[in-house]
Amino acid sequence: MSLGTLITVAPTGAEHAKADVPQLPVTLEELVATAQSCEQVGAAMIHVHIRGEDAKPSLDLGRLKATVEALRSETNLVVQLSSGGSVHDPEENRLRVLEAMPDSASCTMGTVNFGDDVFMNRWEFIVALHKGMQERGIVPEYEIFDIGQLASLKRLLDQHGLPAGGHVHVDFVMGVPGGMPGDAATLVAAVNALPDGATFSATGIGRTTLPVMFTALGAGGHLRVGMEDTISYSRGVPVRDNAQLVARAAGLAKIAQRPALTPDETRKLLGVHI
Ligand code: KMH
Ligand code: ZN
Repeated sequence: MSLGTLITVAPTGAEHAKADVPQLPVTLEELVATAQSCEQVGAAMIHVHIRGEDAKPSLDLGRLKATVEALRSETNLVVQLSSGGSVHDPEENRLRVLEAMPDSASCTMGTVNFGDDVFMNRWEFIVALHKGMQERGIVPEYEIFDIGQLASLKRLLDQHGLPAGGHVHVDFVMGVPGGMPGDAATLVAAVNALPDGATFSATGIGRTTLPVMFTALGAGGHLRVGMEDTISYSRGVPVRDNAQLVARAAGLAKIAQRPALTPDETRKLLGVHI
């Protein structure tokens, strides 16, 4: 396990509306500026959901390609595109995300209730994503919303082999209504069920942000933060911007004597080609 801490920023997501959260980055200019400010304070990877002209979630391939290109030229961050999209996106559009050729893409390991919605991830679709990434040399991050999904990950690796880069990295997304709770006991149980040799990061939605962050640091894991997951800095206090969340995570990682990894150290950890 690496000594340093990989900090991923997930700045936008597909759930919050710009009208409700004006500081949410939704245009390419806002996203690039966010990425730069987050890199400056310790982020090494960015988990990207893009928006359309109307600020609504989009999986438009042209926009995705332009986003990957802009983030590559304006930052040194590892660029991860979401293949999860929004709960309303069809599988074919989610699979097409890989054609934008990011460094990394998310791959959610099972269907989960998602608030009042259902985040659908059929087995065949998961296999198609995993293979699509193997073929293109894109490094997956396996998103785990519930502990049983780790059994599916082991089945996937047994049946279809290691991912591009040869290393297995998991992100625990905790505290989604319908998924696993965001608390210390659940995170420790999930870590104990990881495939051998896998690394993990963790993020807690909303008020589970801090308990998950502290536990992940203590358990040797990495951190994901950002306005995709929380729009409150503390009770009743809105997040000012994504860099504020990254700076807090980097500060805690430093106190834990596991300072933030650079993007290049992260490429080495995850097996992303330089
Ligand atoms: N927006 C969620 C329905 C991912 O990015 O891969 C799915 C999600 C996971 O955010
Ligand atoms: Zn996401």
